[in-house]
Amino acid sequence: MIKIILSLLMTVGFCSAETFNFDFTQSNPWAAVDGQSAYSLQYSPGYSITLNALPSGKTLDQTSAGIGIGPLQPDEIQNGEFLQVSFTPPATLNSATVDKLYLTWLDNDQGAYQVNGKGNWITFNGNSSGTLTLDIGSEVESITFRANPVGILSPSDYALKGMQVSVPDGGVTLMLLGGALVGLATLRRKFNA
Ligand SMILES: [Ca+2]
Ligand SMILES: [Ca+2]
Repeated sequence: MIKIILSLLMTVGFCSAETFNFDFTQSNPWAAVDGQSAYSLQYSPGYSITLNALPSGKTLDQTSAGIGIGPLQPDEIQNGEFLQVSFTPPATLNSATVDKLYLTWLDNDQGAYQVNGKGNWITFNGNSSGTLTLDIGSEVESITFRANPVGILSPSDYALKGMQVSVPDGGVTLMLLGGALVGLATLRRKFNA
């Protein structure tokens, strides 16, 4: 019985997660990336996110649409520009949202992302609203965004609008472990009585 209670509590504890929504359209705190090649922010004790503009010589730029890569057309990511987002330690990336990724008579924007710096680039296509949420749903060390060289009248370009990540909730885990220990002590008292 005690084992069952404890294992149940442990499972709940280790499964619980804290979720963070990064809204790159907000100047606070993201305007601080402007003109930097890399920018790190601690979003929870022991957890940080780092934005990198690649290759060398490129810079980060924040606008009301999100984060793009400069110095050329800094509000968006174009072909030859890469925006890499890293998580230390790795975090569960639930989703990433892009903006200004259009499919119109003028635009045929196409982007792609690669997880953990290896494997296939996964492409995604524009739509009439320009906004698209990509479901990732895996633990990532890094995710890199690029714009594919398609679109004749207007080459692909877009901004990274936001991200949602989850990390294990240390506070809840500790609370539940504490609760389990109190429960064990209570049960032991009952059995010994
Ligand atoms: Ca650009
Ligand atoms: Ca675009």
